[in-house]
Order: sequence, then C-alpha cells, then structure tokens
Amino acid sequence: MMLRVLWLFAAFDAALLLDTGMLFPRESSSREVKALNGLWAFRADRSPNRNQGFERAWYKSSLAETGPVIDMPVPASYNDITQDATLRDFIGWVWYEREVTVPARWITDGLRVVLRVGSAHYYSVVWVNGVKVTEHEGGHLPFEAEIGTLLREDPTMPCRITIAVNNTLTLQTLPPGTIQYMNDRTRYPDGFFVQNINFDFFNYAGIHRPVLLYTTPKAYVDDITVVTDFLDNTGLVRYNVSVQGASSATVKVTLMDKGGHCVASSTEPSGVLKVVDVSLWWPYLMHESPGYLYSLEVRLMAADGSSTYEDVYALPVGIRTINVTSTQFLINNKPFYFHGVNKHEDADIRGKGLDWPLVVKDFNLIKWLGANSFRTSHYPYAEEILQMCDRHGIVVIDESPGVGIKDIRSFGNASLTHHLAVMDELVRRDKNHPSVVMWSVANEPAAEMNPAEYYFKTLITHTKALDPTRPVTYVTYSNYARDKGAPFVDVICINSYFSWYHDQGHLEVIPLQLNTQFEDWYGKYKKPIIQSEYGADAVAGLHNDPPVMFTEEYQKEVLQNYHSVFDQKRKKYVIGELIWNFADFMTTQGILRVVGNKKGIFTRQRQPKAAAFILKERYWRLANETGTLPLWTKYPCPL
Ligand code: GCB
Repeated sequence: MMLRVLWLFAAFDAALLLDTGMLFPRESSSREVKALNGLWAFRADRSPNRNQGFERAWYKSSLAETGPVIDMPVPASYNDITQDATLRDFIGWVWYEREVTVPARWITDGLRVVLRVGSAHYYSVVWVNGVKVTEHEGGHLPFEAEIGTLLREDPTMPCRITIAVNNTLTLQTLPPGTIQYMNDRTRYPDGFFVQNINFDFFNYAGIHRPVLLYTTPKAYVDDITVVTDFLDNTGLVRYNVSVQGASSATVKVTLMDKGGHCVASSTEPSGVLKVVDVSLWWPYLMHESPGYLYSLEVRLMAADGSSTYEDVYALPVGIRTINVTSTQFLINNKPFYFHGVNKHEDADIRGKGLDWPLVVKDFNLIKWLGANSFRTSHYPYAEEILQMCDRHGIVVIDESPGVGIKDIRSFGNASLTHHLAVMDELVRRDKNHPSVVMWSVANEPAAEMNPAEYYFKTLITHTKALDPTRPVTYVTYSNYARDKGAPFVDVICINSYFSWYHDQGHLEVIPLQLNTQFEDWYGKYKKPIIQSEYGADAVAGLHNDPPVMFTEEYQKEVLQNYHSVFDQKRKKYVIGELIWNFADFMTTQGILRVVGNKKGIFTRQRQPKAAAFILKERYWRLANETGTLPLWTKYPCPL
C-alpha cells in the first residue's frame, strides 16, 4: 500500500507539463457557457493554391462580403452536407464564420471570456473581429483562446468569429498523409492532385465538436488532477488544483457523494481526501451500480486590491484502481476481461460531427450487446462520450490519432515531437476520467522498421511520465519477432484478420492460426494480450450457406472461430476481445470497400446484422461468468 501511495504522489509533477489546463467547460455559480452550435456561414477556398482567403484577408470582414457563402451546420463534417462531390473530396482551407452577441455583463464585469473549439480537423486558425486569437494543429482535441480583452476594446461591435480549417495531411501530421501532384498532362488536368493516406476511414473534415464561449472570473481554477486508490473500505482521492489569475488564493475542496452529502473536504490546494465506506467506480456488468461518481467541488477565493473573486468548478470523480500483471488486467484488484468493440465517430450526413441522438443510441446498443468496453479507434473521441462512459461504467482504451504511421519519414524528429505534444494534450484532457483505463499511442505503425524502436520507447516513456497510473500500449499488426515497440508496452494489443486478408474462404484455418498468434506473442513477451481487432466484412442482407465472403453467415462464422480460441486463452493470458467494428463506416473509395468498410456488426444506420446476435449472446454469457452480476441482469439480458 505504501508503495502505491508514493506512486500516487509521483503522478502530479509530471502531469503538468503543459502550462494551462483544459477543463471541460461547465456552468456553475461563477461560470456561464454559451454554445455556438447551429448554422455558420461557410466557403471553401477553391483558388489553385487554396490560399486566397489569407491573401485577401477574408477574416477582416464578413465572409459574405468577400464571396458566396453557404449554410454549414456546426458540429458536423462538411463533406456530406451538399450534393457537390468536389466539396466532399475537397482538400485545403475552408472558412467558417458566425456572429454572436454576448451578454453585456460579460464585458462590464471584467470576466474572462474563453472561446473553445471542441475539435476541428485538421489545422485551424481562429480570428475574432479580424484579430487572430489562436491556431491549433490536430483534429481530435480541444483548443481555446481568451477573447474578453478583445471584446472590451469595442463593446458596441458584435463578436465575429472566423475559423479557417485545413484538412491537408503531411508526413509529420497525425495521422500522416501525402499530397501527390499528377503531372502527366495526357492523363490529368493542370493542377490535379490527390491526398494519399494509410488509414482506413474517410478523412472527414470541418468543425466536428461544439464551439463554446464560457466565462470565468479573472482568478480561476485552471486545472484539477485527481488520482484515486483505496485501502479496505477507505477511498483515497489525491488531488491537485492549479489556479491562474491570482498571486494568492484560498481553495476549498469538497467531495460529495451521489446524494450531495459531503464525504470529505480540505482547504489545501493539493492533498489526499479520505472517503470512509467508499463506493468504488465499477465497470458495467461487474457490479450492481456501475459508474459510481462523486463530485469534487472546488471553490476558489482570491483577492486583488479591492476586488474579490470566487470561482466554482465541480469535477466528477470515480474512485478505482488499475493494475496489470503478466496475465491479468485488474480493476479494483479484480480481473477485468474486455468484451467490447472498436468504434469510429462516423455516421450518415454528419460524418464525424458530435450528434447526441447517435451517441445515446450507440450507448444503448453497447449495453444491449453486453459490451463492457471500447477502444477509441483511431483518435480521441469527444469528451462528451467519455463522460457517458464514466457514468455508465463503459471502460475505455483511449487512443491517439497515431494511425497510419507507415512511411519511414514519419518516424523522424518532427513527427515524434508532434506525437509527444499530442500525448500531452490527450492526457491533459482525459486524465480524470475513471473510464479511461489505458492509453494507446498508435494503431498499426510500421513497428518492424528500425526507427520504431527509439520512436516508441520515447513515446511510451513520455506517456508513462505524464501519467504513471495507467498502462500504455499501441496496437500492432506486425510479426511478433520483428515488432520493435512491444518490449515497452504494458499490454500487447494485436489485430488479425485470419481468413479475410489471406486464406480467403478458409474459415477452418482460423483456430490454428489464432492459437499460434497467441502462443508466439505470449511466449516472447510474457505480457497480457488483447485481441484488439478481428472481424470480416458483411453487406447487410447478403446471405449464403455454406458461407461465402461478404455474407452475414461468413462474418458470423469468422467470429465463432475466433471465439473458440478466446475461450481457451482467456483462462491464461488473453484479457480481452474487441470486435472490428461496432458499425459500418465510411472510407475512401477503393476496390476493397463497398461504400465504406462493412465489418460493422451493426450497419451504419445502427441496425444489427446476424453477427450482433452472436456477440450479444457471448458477451452476456461472459459477463455472467464473472459471477458479480445481480439477478436482474442475469443472462439472458433484460434490455
Ligand atoms: C485494421 C485497421 C482498421 C481497418 C481494419 C480493416 O487493421 O486497424 O483501421 O479498418 O483493419 O477493416 O481492414
């Protein structure tokens, strides 16, 4: 126990590498939030160098004054909103703009007014009333700018927000990509170019998550970090509050249970709260009340001359521990078996835009399926989704956008430096989510290449320094003997597609090949293994018996063949199975894809294929075997 508490303390110094926090904007008695979702004015810059918007300073006046605009919903990808194929496949800068009127008290009361973009893919530049306020690289993480000072310069002006977003990928971006100009004028018109990518999902672009304005007092709670543990019946919440805007401040923290009763409090900005008779955070199907959350209310009082400030922020806190042995993944010291899914943020029309009906439907399907976990393949998902996971007890492997790192030039210093910065941003955003139990730094990199050893050693060591409390992995598809990063991960995550990408039609080889895969990897590394992807495409409604590829029967049988081996190995060192994929999703066009990837067990419209029922039966049986389910959730599932 002593060791674990020391480890708890170590968690903080390293976690604060970025100089500001990125707390999720929440309303409180001292904070207001204004959502800027809805219709924005929009124009793609179709000039040959895609640079006219900058050359002619489109941000200096209303977008409608410098050219035609169309309505564009936010949040949403812009690609599937119109009937125009050239906008769907557009590469370069697109421009968004809207005006907003802020309450007068935001200006007169001297508040901080923060503009926050939940995510925009891939590179963004933001102006307010023609003045550049920030820029950000990376498509799946939030960024902010304080704009209160600017608004106060001319309080009579409405606030005009302009955001230019560019989806161009390079060998140094995450994910990487390349632009290829086609110079043969007998085959391609002048200026023709394509973007090449090494990942299997459509490169949706635009403003994908909510844009918000929120206020805080001048002195405010900038960040909170919590790390939890327990001893017998006593929960331990180690916390650290960082404050900005005041040279001296007093902080009061109060931990409240679900009923709003105070269970522990302190007047120190950091320390350990002890919770008697703790209610632990448990995964879905592992306990009768999964996802138990306390609320850590932080109240800051600061004085500056004659002014006093009070800021209040309430952070949901789940108390739980994570440990990994050579054969097990332990949550609260009990073995946890991942029976879950891989997902995408993907749907008809809105692409990767956050959409509440879709999010809630997906959670209902996950629970219907009896799944207890998912991986955020292949990038960080919206914070709103992680909050749902916290509340419902769905366990998350949180993945960086490091997908498609295949070119040796993407292992260089510039790429690594950016990847480290992305991990900083990811850990800063998601460190307090009890549902997040492991970081995945990449998916299927070319891990057999020589530079991969230094790259992954550095990346994984860095991530562990940021957060010593969670295991780190990356997802591999390479050969066990040549994988250069495997020595550094805590858990081996392997993808394989037996009888799909090879041995087509030969379902009978799956058990033998899968057995060999597990024995080879475990034999060499003696680390627990998750089958992080497996599956087969099935076009919904296509049938053939005996099974042939692309039918629902074939997909079902692929799964069943894998399951027979999982059942032998999960008693030993296999700690999880994640189907590829939860739902069909859009990809670039190609001869291997039939209007996207069809490996979903649900269609893109979230209707079940035959495989979904196979998986549902299995997952409820697995949940039942743990013996921790209350009677009302016993198999067959009641949902
Ligand atoms: C993989 C990738 C995933 C693909 C999948 C497939 O290994 O990780 O992004 O979509 O295979 O269906 O090929």
